[in-house]
Amino acid sequence: MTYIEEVFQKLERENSNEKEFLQAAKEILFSLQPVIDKHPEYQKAGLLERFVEPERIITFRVPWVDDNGKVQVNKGYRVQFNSAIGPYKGGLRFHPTVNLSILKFLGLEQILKNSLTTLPIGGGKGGSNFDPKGKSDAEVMRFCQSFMTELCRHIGQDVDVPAGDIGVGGREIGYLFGQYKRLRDEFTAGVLTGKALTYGGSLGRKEATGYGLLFFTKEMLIHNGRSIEGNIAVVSGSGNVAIYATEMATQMGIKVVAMSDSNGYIYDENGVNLDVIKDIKEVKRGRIKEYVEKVPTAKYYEGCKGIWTIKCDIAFPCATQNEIDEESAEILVKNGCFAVCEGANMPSTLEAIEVYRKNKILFAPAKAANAGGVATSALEMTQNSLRLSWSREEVIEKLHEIMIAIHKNCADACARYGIAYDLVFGANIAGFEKVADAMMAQGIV
Ligand code: NDP
Ligand code: 2IT
Repeated sequence: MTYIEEVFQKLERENSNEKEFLQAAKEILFSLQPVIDKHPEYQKAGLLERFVEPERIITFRVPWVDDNGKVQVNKGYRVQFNSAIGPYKGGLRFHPTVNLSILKFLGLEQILKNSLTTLPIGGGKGGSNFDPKGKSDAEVMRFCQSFMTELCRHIGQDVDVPAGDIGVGGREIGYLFGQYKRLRDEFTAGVLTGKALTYGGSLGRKEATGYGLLFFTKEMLIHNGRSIEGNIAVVSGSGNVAIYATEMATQMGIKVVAMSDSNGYIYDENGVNLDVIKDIKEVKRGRIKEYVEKVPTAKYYEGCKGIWTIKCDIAFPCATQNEIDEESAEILVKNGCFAVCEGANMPSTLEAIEVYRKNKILFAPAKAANAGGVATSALEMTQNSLRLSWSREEVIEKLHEIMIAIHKNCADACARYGIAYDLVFGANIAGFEKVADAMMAQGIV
């Protein structure tokens, strides 16, 4: 049995009920064979066993009172996965499906993603099974205050820096920051990222994941002799990542014809009107089906999976994990789709990725393609430490350079190990090398 097989078997034995975590770990571990072959010393140092085990997991009770005066209790978590190259860094997810398996998969991915950004940030993730949907602002505030009352002992600008993810945007970060400041009696802007501009947020952070996804996609297409302009695209989701991916895609000359939420999807053959989507989603916190009331020529369909049956050149899954399975991947291929670029984390199942490989689909894996969000979070931390703010142009320019560098580092990693251009290998290897090196230098910790 190889070292990697041994490590994965142990992981399966010890975490048999953590399906998503095992899926992410499997993809990563089995990409690393060339690195392990080059560094036999890693086995003696138990490097992979340490790499897949979080440094610390905090779980806690989050009690709060709803608008009817009823006491509610949610589960709160923070997975502090790896601090070899910097303080733990990663988002908070508030969604009813949140559990330890999901947060461990997200945390593990985050380690390599953050390493790829070229910036000094370790990997972490957290969240709660709290569902912000349908809650009043006052309820969301009371929940966030209770969540932070426990979390505040475990985070800090040089310790662990949370941000947003599904269900956590500017509103939630504001409430969390307010409570942190109150409990600590200090204004430390760098303890959270994704803040509003008035209290230490960075211009461009809101747009960063979606814009970065398109900058990365453009690099991948250029590398493969394709042009970005003139393509038809499908974007799943209609949250932060989906909206700004659509915005930059449209600016680059792509026509986005479909978007979705967890209830269904809209198809607009003229190209989606993003102002309408922003009004429904960002301003009114409504449902995507309201789009057809404003744009009667568009169509609404119930269910999420059908969005992948729409004919497109490029698919941008920007909603959630495992949204493209083998069947959907095959339909995309059959309809002539030539590229899949992941804005969400792990939106493609392992079987879907095999379909892409077999059919030579250009595939931009999440940890490389959506790293622009956390990269810009790190730029926000830098501005907070310097006590200044960069212009929007400066931030977007830095983001653009980072996405170009990530693509190049992934492609170069393949070349260095004699592997054909495959960004799954490239991203896992390039991300891992830096973390592994730092872990080796720091001894058995
Ligand atoms: P948002 O909460 O802003 O939006 C999430 C979108 O995905 C909504 O349209 C939501 O629909 C849909 N969605 C959520 N869960 C499901 C589900 N189980 N099935 C179908 N649709 C679902 O989150 P973000 O846009 O921030 O995050 C989207 C993805 O991008 C996630 O995978 C996240 O981890 C990843 N990501 C986010 C980054 C960021 O900076 N925000 C950075 C990098 C990656 P509905 O409104 O119906 O729930
Ligand atoms: O998945 C992700 O990279 C994020 N949700 C962003 C994390 C961050 O710290 O900005």
